[in-house]
Amino acid sequence: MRATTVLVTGANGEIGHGLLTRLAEDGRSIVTLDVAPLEPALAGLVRREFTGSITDRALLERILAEFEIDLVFHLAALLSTRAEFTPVTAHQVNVDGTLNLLEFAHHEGESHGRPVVFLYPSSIAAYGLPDLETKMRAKRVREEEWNTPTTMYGCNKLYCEHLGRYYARHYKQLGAESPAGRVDFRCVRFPGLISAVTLPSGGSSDYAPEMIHAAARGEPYTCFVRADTRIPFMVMPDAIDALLRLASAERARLTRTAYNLTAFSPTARDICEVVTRAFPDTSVTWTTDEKRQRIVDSWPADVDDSAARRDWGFAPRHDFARAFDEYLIPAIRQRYGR
Ligand code: AKB
Repeated sequence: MRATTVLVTGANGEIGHGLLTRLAEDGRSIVTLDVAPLEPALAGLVRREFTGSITDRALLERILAEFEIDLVFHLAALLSTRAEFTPVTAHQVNVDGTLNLLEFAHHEGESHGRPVVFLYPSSIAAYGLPDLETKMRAKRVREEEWNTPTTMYGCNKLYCEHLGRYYARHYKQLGAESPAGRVDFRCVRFPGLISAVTLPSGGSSDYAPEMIHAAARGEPYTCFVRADTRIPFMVMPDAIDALLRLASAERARLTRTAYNLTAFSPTARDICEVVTRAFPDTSVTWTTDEKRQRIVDSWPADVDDSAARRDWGFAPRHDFARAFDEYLIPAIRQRYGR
């Protein structure tokens, strides 16, 4: 019998970096798919690396034929700012690509006789609040509230949550097919993510990691949102923990397919202040990019993650103070030698 394998798409991205390391530490056999070749440090962790697109069905079929996949982390996506510039490409990658992967998981489950667990990172972009006043009044937004995204990326994420729910139920509803063909779809709505190791690209929450990394490198930074902008964030180690914890959660305990997650909700000014304390020569100027500001203003200031805490024990280790004191500042200092 072939050893079961984990498939990670978008493995070269920010979440992929941390996830591959953790999966390799756990001794998992890993296959990756990314449009770019894996960085050498990551390539050594995986059993096989495929370079190509999730929109390439022939490539997915090759993976299907060669490996017995029991777990998929589908991380590949075009983020919110980038997707606004190339909405049709974003739809192809974010939606058509996800549909291909769900079909892949369905066939894999059917051929091996048990459902594939499919982890999907959705986003706070799935929300769309109409104006700042509503955002401030909304407080901790629950999963089913304000599901009216304003961006292509947000529409893609919300729709793919529904596609996942469909694949999780469809074959059961038809009654005729084996339950193995159902996809065990599990999804988190990530807030903005901050890593000490990598920088994101093409997102609208990028101002937080960009500001921190620029300060650590001793470079000036022009922040593209107002200082009073507030959205939820968490640090990358907690995001990876959450994905792994949800992947191994007992199916019977899961009461929904999409779960909110958060750890802290600072303003951009709060981030600037804590960064300036750590790196006193920090220089931040504020020049609002109206398009990106509108996107971030449509996202909630805070979300209610009580379902994730209750159902599968989500418990981020880093609040705002610990995120900076125990993770970001020490790790970034080490990274840039300051
Ligand atoms: C983005 O800014 O597009 C992402 C996200 C919040 O999903 N970081």
